[in-house]
Amino acid sequence: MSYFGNLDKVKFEGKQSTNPLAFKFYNPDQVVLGKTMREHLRFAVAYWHSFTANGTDPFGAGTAIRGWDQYSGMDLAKARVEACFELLNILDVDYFAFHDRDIAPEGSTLQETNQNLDVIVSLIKDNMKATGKKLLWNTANMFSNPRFVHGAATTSNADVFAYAAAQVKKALEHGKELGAENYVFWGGREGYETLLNTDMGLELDNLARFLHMAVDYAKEIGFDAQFLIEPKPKEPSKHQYDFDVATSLSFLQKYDLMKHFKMNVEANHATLAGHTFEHELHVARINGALGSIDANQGDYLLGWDTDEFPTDLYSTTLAMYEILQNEGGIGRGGVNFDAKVRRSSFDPIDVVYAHIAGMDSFARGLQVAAKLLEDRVLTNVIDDRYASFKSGIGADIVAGKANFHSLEAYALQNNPIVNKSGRTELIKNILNQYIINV
Ligand code: XLS
Ligand code: NI
Ligand code: NI
Repeated sequence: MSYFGNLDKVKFEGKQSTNPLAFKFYNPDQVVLGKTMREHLRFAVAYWHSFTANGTDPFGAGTAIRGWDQYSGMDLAKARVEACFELLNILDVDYFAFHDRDIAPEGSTLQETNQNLDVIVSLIKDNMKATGKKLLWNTANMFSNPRFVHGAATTSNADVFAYAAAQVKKALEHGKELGAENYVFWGGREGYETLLNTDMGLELDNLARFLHMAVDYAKEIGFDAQFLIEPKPKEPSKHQYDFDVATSLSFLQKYDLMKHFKMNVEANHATLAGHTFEHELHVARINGALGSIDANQGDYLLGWDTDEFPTDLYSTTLAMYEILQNEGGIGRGGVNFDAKVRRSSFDPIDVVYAHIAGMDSFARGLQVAAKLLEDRVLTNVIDDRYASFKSGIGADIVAGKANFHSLEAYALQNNPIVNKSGRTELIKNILNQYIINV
């Protein structure tokens, strides 16, 4: 059974190609700065958007036409696994990612739910063995079921905290079973609605307790995935505790968790927090915490997580510029398309076109970012801009040799102060030239 119309594997044809089912920029074997594109980008398909969701929005039912719609229950879950591996093969994508509840239906008890999961995990494992595809990360969905109405690790109900722990315990076991390279914690409902009924101090302490228990359990079972926090400022909670990268880092530092976690930075979450994607990647990178990315984009006219496939070359270029400067690049992480086709793109082939668009956009971003680095375009700008810290009083400041006495003495005789232009518009025009010409 084919869910995507027996398509051939999508191949690289180059930027002149008019074949909608070919890559224009993504050439998996092309070497850029010493690594192939495949190694740099480590693309992943997000199970929930491409196989579980159906185009439902708050105003209407699903629109997606999918070959697996004819099934229900465990048959549906099995059909989705088949569809997933078919798409990975068509796109020549090596990785996928899922929430526990994406892959198998909940039963009426936790035992039954876990049994359903075990069956599907073993089916996934067989498919991974047969195809060589890999799990970038898994995670636990602790936001859809009504039991999480007050949160999971930050709930006001200790029984729910225990349930969430049991759920993550199982997810860690499945991660190990499938050789997941990362494990993600996105705080779905880990936030609050109103301070009038919230003990924020207790909720944050409990979240830290929960994460420490997860670290301990992973160690106990020998699951050595990189743990990732995925910040998001709001939605579904009005205020989410992992607001942005900086907030999440200070939380990890306060609770002595820094050494166990990195960040999974999502583009649309960055913009919801009032930051650019590259800002969030940069903050993670300079703190040694850039782990992986959820590749998508928001809509500047809308205030929610629209999870569009990434096609904005400025954003993909500047994102890849950060990733290339990260030690080891994306490392064990990857470029996970946490993105969905628009509700009006309801055909199965739209899912293929969407991934091709996202992969080409990141491949192009990689090429441009590599050239910017090679030519030291922004590196030179920044070196020059901060040159005053390389010698004289600036070098003393950086070396820790200055104090308020020496600085006052310097300032009293240094008249007038001369500033240099930041040249923002000139730099942006050079960036445009690179995006167009590389
Ligand atoms: C939701 C998040 C979610 C995480 C995984 O906005 O992006 O999909 O990536 O739980
Ligand atoms: Ni995400
Ligand atoms: Ni998101």
